[in-house]
Amino acid sequence: MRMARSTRIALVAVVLGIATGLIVFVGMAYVRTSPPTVDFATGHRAGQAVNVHMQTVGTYGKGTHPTWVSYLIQDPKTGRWVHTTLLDVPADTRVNFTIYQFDSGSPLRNQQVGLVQGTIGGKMSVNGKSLRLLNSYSNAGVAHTFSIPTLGVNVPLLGVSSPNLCGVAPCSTARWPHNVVRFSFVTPKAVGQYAWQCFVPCGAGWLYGNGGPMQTIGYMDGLLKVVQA
Ligand SMILES: [Cu+2]
Repeated sequence: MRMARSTRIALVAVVLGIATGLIVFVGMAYVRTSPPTVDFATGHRAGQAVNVHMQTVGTYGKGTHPTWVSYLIQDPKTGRWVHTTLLDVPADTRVNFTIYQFDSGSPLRNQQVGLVQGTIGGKMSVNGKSLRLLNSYSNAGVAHTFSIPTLGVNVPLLGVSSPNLCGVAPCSTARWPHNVVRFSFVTPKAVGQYAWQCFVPCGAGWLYGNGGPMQTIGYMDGLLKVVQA
């Protein structure tokens, strides 16, 4: 039996349509692969400070890149640690950061990032002690930085000296040696996405330590998404 010409054309059109749809779907799924955003903005009341808790780990310990260094952010509603570096914060609001730093450190190549900048009072607190800079040649060096170049924010994170380091995130403060780093700044009035990153070349095994996790959102690069709450 021969199909009518119009039936054949319709059939080919349907098959082509399905194929195109599949290609677009797979392509979009690939492009869309992005870590989740932790929300610190919804329900925010004007004038109220926001508290953000993060941790830095020497190896994430699982998933696609178990050996990579990483940041994590704690969801303020569930208390769960989320593997991401994306966060929504309200505009023109004081944000109090607490970073639990679980990784080892080393002397800095660029001493400039040992200086605390752009925080309230130009200070940070490290295990309760107020500091304006870290001399990375003393103590355990600097493990990572939390830096937002467009806002002039830079905070060096003191390394852990113990050889017994947490290797699988999220790391428990009750179980593993760490340093507690606290600092605050006021988010800009202008809503938008402010890129932040670590400036210690901590991508071990990559050219000059600047590849891999150093170039990947969800590990050592992130976006501070300032929104109108
Ligand atoms: Cu780093």
